[in-house]
Amino acid sequence: MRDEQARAILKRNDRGGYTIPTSGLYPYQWNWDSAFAAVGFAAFDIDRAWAEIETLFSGQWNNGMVPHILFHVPDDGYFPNHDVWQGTGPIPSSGISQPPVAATMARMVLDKDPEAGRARMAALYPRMVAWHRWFMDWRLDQGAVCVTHPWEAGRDNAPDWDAAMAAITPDGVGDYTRRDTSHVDSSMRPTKYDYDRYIWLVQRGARLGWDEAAMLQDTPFRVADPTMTFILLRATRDLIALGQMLSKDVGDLENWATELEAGAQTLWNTQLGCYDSRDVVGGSWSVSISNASFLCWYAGLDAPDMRTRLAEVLALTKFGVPSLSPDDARFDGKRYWRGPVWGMMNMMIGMGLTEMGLPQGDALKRSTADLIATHGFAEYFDPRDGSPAGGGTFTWTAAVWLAWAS
Ligand code: 9YW
Repeated sequence: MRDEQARAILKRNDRGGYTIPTSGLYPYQWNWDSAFAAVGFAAFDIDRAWAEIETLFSGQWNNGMVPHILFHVPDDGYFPNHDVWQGTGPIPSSGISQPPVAATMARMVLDKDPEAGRARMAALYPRMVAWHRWFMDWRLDQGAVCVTHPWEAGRDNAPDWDAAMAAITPDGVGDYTRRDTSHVDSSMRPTKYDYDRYIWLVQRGARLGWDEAAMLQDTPFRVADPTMTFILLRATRDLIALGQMLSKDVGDLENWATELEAGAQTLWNTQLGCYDSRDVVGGSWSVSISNASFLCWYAGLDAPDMRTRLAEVLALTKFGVPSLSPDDARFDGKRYWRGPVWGMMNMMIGMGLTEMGLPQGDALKRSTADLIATHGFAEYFDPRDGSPAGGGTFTWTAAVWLAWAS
């Protein structure tokens, strides 16, 4: 029954060539959501899976950046819309990116039917390389990948950004009406304090015409982040494999992988014994054991201490890896990226563990299957009792079910 429901959710959220995360709350095409949607579609419609990724890359900017949101059809139910973002690409868009899972998901789609996908992959390949090059040109700090906005990491209100956010005084941000809290209970969403700073950063980027060099000057917000670093490293390894399959020169990609591997080690917080976020401007660690920390195996990096951290965190929850360890004083089981469990994070962590030959990968798959089978296709879940939170009938939760958990 869940299989059928998952397929129905993808079809219901399909807007023709792209999928929205859920109607109401998120009425546009989101970057990493779409890549996950593609592996969901690949379970029953390969052609539609490729179309999802192709539509995402049709919004790529001249500088290689692939935006975090493509505003295909205007919708007043969302804020901030394109009039606030003023993205400068071929399709109305935001001005920042999101974790580059696309190459990894495209490789999974290709594996389903290599013959059918080869030409489509070949057309996407240079675009993916250009996007990765953009990250390497504009987002590195000592080889680790930085975010320039909390939304860029896809983990909007994680404690990872607290110090950098506190350094912003959101002067002149003006009045605005949030739309998210009319769709979802405000206790499950970021606070007004956070939103003022999100919008202030968007206004700054728009004012600077999203010129990366100009934005780097005196930036208050630049955080080296495990989500981005591990995901870009993993996706670069997948692009290398895809490039070799297509007989391309993968020399640049190999250099990037080496640089990112070294960068990942600059995220090791010795005192915490865990991968962590570094505020590049302020210089402090976030001191968070988050689900992004545990993406190390997905990136092909093992660390004995991380196995211990994982065992400690899993002992405190039943449904997989929470976005923040429950024994952290900042933990909030329902508030978005400060506690809840997210299906696609479980999937990436589980894939990594399994690929590394660690048995926890299978256990994580089983607990994610149990979570979705019992509590449905919510956006995210309270890790203490699995209760569904945020939006419902969510695309990436359906995709995780079809591609991995079921
Ligand atoms: C926003 C769509 C997006 C996800 C992000 C998640 C949230 C809100 O929803 O962002 O307005 O961008 O944090 O990871 O892509 O599901």
